[in-house]
Amino acid sequence: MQIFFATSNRGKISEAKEKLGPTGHEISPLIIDGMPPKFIEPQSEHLEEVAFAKLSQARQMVLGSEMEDCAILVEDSGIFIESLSGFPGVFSSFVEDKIGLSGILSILSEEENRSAEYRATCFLETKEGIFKSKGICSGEISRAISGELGFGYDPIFIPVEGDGRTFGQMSSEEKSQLSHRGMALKGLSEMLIRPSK
Ligand code: ITT
Repeated sequence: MQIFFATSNRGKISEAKEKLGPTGHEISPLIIDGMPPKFIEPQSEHLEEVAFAKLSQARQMVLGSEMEDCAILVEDSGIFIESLSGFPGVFSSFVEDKIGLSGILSILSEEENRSAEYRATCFLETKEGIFKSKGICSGEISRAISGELGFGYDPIFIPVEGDGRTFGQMSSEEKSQLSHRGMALKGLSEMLIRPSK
């Protein structure tokens, strides 16, 4: 199936291509008038509400175009830091832009509790209906920025199920075996095989 991923984040697109490509689904970025979509995100602390708002907006954007009847994928994700009561969470993208990874490390410089988790919620709308899938990846925030791979918070996130390296030090194949997005996309691909479950 051809799936249009409505996102402005190239890192998400390459991870989705890698994860869903081998299952026979073709992922393409949703481009409208030469641009990726820019979403108006609702004031909500819940990834699911934000992701659903993205789906509604993406559907509006493709009305009247040749993509109108195509499958659309959206995703909302973020990093939730335990000692900051889950912040930045749904605001992860904004916080990354404003203070960067070094800003996060300085906020946590005296903090012993480094626990954090990445979470992702995906919605995929096809002719069969709307499929939802979630993924969580537990880990901790490193003491220093390490690695140049991945995107966003990857150079300061060490997954619990890894070998002590940050996601920024892992190939995208390695990351996708452990990551929140990998888990959510795997869930979607399984639902596509058995849509009634
Ligand atoms: P779209 O809304 O257009 O999809 P976005 O990057 O703004 O793109 P979100 O609103 O879902 O997406 O924000 C997700 C942010 O959370 C992302 O920009 C990173 O800062 C962080 N993040 C989520 N998943 C991540 C991952 O796998 N690796 C690193 N950072 C991640």
